[in-house]
Amino acid sequence: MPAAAAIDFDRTVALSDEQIRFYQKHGYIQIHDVLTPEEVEFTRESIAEAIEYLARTQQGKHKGNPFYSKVFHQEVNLWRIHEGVKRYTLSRRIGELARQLTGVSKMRLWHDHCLYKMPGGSLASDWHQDWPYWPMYHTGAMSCWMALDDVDEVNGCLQFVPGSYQWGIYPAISLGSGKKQLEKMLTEEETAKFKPVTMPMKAGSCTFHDGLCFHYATPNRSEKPRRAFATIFQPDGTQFRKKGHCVTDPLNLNDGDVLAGELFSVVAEGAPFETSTFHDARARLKSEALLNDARHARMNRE
Ligand SMILES: O=C(O)CCC(=O)C(=O)O
Repeated sequence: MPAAAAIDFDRTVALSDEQIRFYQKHGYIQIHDVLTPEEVEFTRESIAEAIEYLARTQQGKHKGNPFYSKVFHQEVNLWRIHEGVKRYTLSRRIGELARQLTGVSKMRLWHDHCLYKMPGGSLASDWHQDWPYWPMYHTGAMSCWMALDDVDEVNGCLQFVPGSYQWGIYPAISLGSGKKQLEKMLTEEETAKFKPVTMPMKAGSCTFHDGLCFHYATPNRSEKPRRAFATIFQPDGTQFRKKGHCVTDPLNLNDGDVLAGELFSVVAEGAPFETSTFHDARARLKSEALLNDARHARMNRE
């Protein structure tokens, strides 16, 4: 592993106004060469040690769900158990990119997770939005998906539907159900505007996507693991929407509490931008409830 002292994740990377406008219009962006090869190696090896620790102490997630593990090997909040992962997850480099793209003055961590798509019977990460899984009343939370291997359509790179983050809040689909729930849920009109773009990239490059942007990854048809690490951020002020989630379940939060404190550490602070993707979604949730009942029924029909 490269010497820890040689790694400086706090060095920031400049973003242009055009990149910020692109993200806020389309709900995703790809940024190349955010990590150096040494930083990729440091992050990969730190994660490997964290995963090995979880396996050794039998704390790994999804042990009982073989179907889900065909989508990916996922472990949440590795920064809590490994100093090297913590340096990456709380880094100013990634946090400041997230803050600027979102347009807010203060960005906090929501959680990190490794998303390792293993070879051998791998399944696609079906089309979904992330936000419906998250216990939040506000939009703006978003993921940085860092490639730790070169990725393409053979081993499972991401795809996004530009602009889809402005289409509405859809029901959460069950990842790994293999039932193509989203395809069943969409109307003909929605299907016609569903035009994905594919994001092949080198290790050390990444994408950012808003929690409401539809995304997907092909199965890993290569012979090696496809290693990616996602850090998810939420604008300061995001309020808790009471529902089950592995990060908040142990916390005993009340509906409407602000997601703050050390678990949701501040990763970047600065001047706010003219526009941001941070909005209270309570009114949208209410007005879309009936629509979503209908979508849900379509999604679950055989
Ligand atoms: O890594 C994948 O295959 C899917 C990733 C994903 O759904 C996400 O980062 O939100």
